[in-house]
Amino acid sequence: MTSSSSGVRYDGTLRGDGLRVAIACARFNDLVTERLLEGARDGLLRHGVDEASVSVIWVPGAFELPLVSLRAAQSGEYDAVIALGAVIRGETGHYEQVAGQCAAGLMRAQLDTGIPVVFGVLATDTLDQAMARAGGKAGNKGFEAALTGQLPKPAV
Ligand code: INI
Repeated sequence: MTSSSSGVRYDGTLRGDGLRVAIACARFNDLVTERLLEGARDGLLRHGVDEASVSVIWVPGAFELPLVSLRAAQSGEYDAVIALGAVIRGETGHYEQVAGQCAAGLMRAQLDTGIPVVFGVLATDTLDQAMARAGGKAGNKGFEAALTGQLPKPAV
């Protein structure tokens, strides 16, 4: 927190020292999600999170991410949860339901628990687009998810 003549500013930090993090990762499209996981680990360790403080929880697909993320957030064992998945339109007729329910469930998990649940789920039209965002030319969404950082806690 910093104070100035224009008021009080709350900001997050990218310091990961001492943080305990759960990563929930979907197996579906694991060619993509393994890379997201690699990126997320890299992002956490580069910002001071201890490797021993990172737990990885595998689930079948993106649809299962909310429940496991909620359980991890409720456990009291973690300061934050990162959910990683890849929903690819070309591979399913129920893309909207899987991607939409996943996003809604992850939001609910963080609002119900007060523990940040980071949305590291790709939703793309093609596998190529997903690969580009999983360490290819468009960066790595897993790394970005790890850099969401510690959210500010404004005084109430
Ligand atoms: N799960 C994904 O993570 N990505 C997808 O693209 C996908 N498609 O294409 O269907 C997908 N489906 C599985 C779903 O997440 C559940 O695991 C399954 O429906 C069982 O509940």
